[in-house]
Amino acid sequence: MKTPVDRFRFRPYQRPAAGWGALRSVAHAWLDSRQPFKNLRAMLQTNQHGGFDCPGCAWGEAPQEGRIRFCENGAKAVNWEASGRGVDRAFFARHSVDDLAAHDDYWLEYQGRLVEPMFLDGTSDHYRPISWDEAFALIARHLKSLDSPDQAAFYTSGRASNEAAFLYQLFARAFGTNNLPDCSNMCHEASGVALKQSIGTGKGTVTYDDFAKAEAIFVIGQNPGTNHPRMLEPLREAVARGAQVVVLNPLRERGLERFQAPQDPVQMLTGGESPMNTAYLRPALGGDMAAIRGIAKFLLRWQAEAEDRGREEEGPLDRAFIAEHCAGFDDYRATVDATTWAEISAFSGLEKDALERAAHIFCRSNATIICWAMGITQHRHSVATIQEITNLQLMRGQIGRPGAGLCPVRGHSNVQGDRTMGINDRPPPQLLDALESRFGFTVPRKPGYNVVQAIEAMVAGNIKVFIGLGGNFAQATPDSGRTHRGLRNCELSVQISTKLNRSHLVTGKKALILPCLGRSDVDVQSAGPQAVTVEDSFSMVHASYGQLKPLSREMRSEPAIVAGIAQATLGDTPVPWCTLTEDYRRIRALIGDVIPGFEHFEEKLQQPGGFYLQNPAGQRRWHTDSGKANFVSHSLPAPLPPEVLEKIGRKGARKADLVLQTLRSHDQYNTTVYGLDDRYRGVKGERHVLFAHLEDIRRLGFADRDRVDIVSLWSDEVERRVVGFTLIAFDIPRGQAAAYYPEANPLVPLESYGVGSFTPTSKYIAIRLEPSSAPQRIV
Ligand SMILES: Nc1nc2c(c(=O)[nH]1)N[C@H]1C(S)=C(S)[C@@H](COP(=O)(O)OP(=O)(O)OC[C@H]3O[C@@H](n4cnc5c(=O)[nH]c(N)nc54)[C@H](O)[C@@H]3O)O[C@H]1N2
Ligand SMILES: Nc1nc2c(c(=O)[nH]1)N[C@H]1C(S)=C(S)[C@@H](COP(=O)(O)OP(=O)(O)OC[C@H]3O[C@@H](n4cnc5c(=O)[nH]c(N)nc54)[C@H](O)[C@@H]3O)O[C@H]1N2
Ligand SMILES: [Mo]
Repeated sequence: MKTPVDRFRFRPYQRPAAGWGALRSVAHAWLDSRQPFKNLRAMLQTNQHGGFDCPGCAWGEAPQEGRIRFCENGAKAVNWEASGRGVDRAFFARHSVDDLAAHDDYWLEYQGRLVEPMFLDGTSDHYRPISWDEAFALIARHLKSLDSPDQAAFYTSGRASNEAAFLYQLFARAFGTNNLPDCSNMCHEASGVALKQSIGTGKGTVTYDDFAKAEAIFVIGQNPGTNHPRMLEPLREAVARGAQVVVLNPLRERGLERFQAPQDPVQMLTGGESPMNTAYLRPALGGDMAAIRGIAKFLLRWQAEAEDRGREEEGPLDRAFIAEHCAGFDDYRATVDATTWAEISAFSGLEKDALERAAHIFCRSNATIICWAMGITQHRHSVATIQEITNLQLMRGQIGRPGAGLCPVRGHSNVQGDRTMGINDRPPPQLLDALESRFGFTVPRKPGYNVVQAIEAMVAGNIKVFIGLGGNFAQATPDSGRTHRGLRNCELSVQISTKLNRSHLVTGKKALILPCLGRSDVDVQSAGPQAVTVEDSFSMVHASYGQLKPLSREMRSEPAIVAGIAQATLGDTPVPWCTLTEDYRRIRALIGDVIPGFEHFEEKLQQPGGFYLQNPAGQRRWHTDSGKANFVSHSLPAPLPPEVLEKIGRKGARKADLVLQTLRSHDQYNTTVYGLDDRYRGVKGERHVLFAHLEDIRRLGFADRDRVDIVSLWSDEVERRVVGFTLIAFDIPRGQAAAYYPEANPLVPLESYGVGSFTPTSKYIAIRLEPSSAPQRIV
């Protein structure tokens, strides 16, 4: 038996990202799958034409073929899914729910694939087997006994295929509700909300090819070395051909500093490495909007100087583009003028000359891409920040031309496709109209619950049935204490899952586990092996064919499970559900009837690499209220709501010690924990760590490696606390701290969400530290 202190090691990692470290890690994941020979084939089929789409992230692939098109973390995702271990009835007979709940997330998923439907009947503490038909009938009974369809919530995680997602939303709406919360609510929701208002489409405007044409790429609030490793190659190429790569990130993320390409034998054998950026700015948490505002201020100043010289055309602004395509520029210019440098420095945490350098780079580039991810979206003012990014691009006409545009880098491999298919708690009227006219039923028009509202409704007892199409609702959501209470209030919770997780243990009074096929599994229906389709971050839609024989015959595909539930609940209305899933081409025909861009779906899928869903903004067509691309003006907002600032600022009140962001380690996929190491940050064997600056640690009366409890501050009286975290003195800006998600999720108050997006503010939590109350854990 070792104590955590024995397991835990911290030593800054000296090597470049990827390289041999990545190869070793792939080999470990592969051998640990218990079926290495089978999985080698699977790995080689990852992202290939005729193969399957990597179940990892939503980054796209170059159109041309390559032998190896997976990264270290894609290999982990595939091997984790394609595990030879199974969780069966004997396992559940051995372990009660309480017993399982005592294990950590790593252990739970490590037990292997769920292989048969299981039922927790509310009288026993053990799951027991149940037949598929009985499970479907039970769900139907519960759904039909509700007072209102709005007492059910249908959650989706972004791995679900287009086919599964389309059927699922059709079912929810035919049942009578828009309660379709999804993981996107916690992820890129703000990008969709902001971009829709600014440029009329909620998706990114660039394609994969644009990266090779860009003269500058800004990477803001994103850690691609871990979360989108296939992005490192285009970034490396960009730097190598003399383009600028500007990073905004408070942490020095190794993948954005140095990279050793595993597919470059010379670099691998000579220990070579490539630089990954040409400028690295380390802002305050939530400070990016002010940083962009600072860059915008330089642009306006240089433009004014050029105009004073009578040489308007030498200024950085694209006057013709603004005149022809944009609305709201004068207001925006006034807003920028009214923002002082003192405000910009205070909010951004950056020096004026660092912003001036970034502004110079921005102005010299005639083709600029701006990428962003969770460091931008998980803030209170994320919508405003993304609109500020858009404003900046509009000033130089950097949307709708080669090598330029906006690039929200999506998370889950099909999260973008799920939205396209109608997984949306606030569905656009066009979608509802199309469903209504195609299927001939009255669709619900009332907006549904998003994730935060669904939790509030559960806590209030207003949701009785919760169904999760994938994901881990109990663990991925904020304010775990309250969320868990909410889940327990439900009469029935149903999880359609590949692997055991916390959401199977924090349940409604009754609970079902419905084991499904994953992306790598062959999916055979009566018409033969089936393909499903997905959409990547660049709006490319392509087919995915599972490759591996499923571990058990009792698993069903996601479309088949959704159809089974729908058939039991609604019979053959409005569609013969179970007939549709005999051959997924039938589902795709319906998608083609309803969703714009999917006409002739089947034919278009035959193209290698799939087909591109047009992006109107990318072609300078603006589907906004004004018919133009809108400059949207916001004054710089405070990162916390006034009532919280007031409470923290009150006399005698304990002030915040630090501001916390929650992030991903290199060894996890969201709540799926592959291992306890975070290679690039130098952490081994422990996830309950808190990164902070040594001087902050000392200022607060602690020493490096002390164990602390973390308490978050909010305007209510709820105590939110996590215990037993080891402090690590780290290269992080003063005043900031970082801890891993989901361990830190109990600290995120449910009411702390983005204005207009409802996204929990997982990257900005005011905290204070206390000496640890936790006994030394024995592991
Ligand atoms: N291997 C792996 N791949 C994944 C995932 C995974 O868990 N594992 N998750 C998938 C999903 S669903 C998603 S959404 C994406 C997530 O991809 P990322 O957004 O890269 O994920 P995070 O770990 O949350 O990293 C956030 C980054 O933003 C920085 N940051 C935090 N706050 C701020 C801020 O205020 N300003 C700036 N400029 N930077 C900030 C952090 O230092 C960190 O580098 O990855 C997807 N891909
Ligand atoms: N504090 C904090 N909280 C966060 C975040 C953060 O940065 N900080 N990030 C947020 C983000 S960006 C996201 S996207 C959410 C993620 O939230 P979710 O998408 O709900 O969570 P995951 O951890 O991705 O879900 C993992 C589970 O999905 C199931 N699964 C895996 N593959 C499949 C499949 O193919 N089909 C089905 N049906 N099930 C499958 C497995 O059972 C696995 O246990 O979390 C959010 N929560
Ligand atoms: Mo995400």
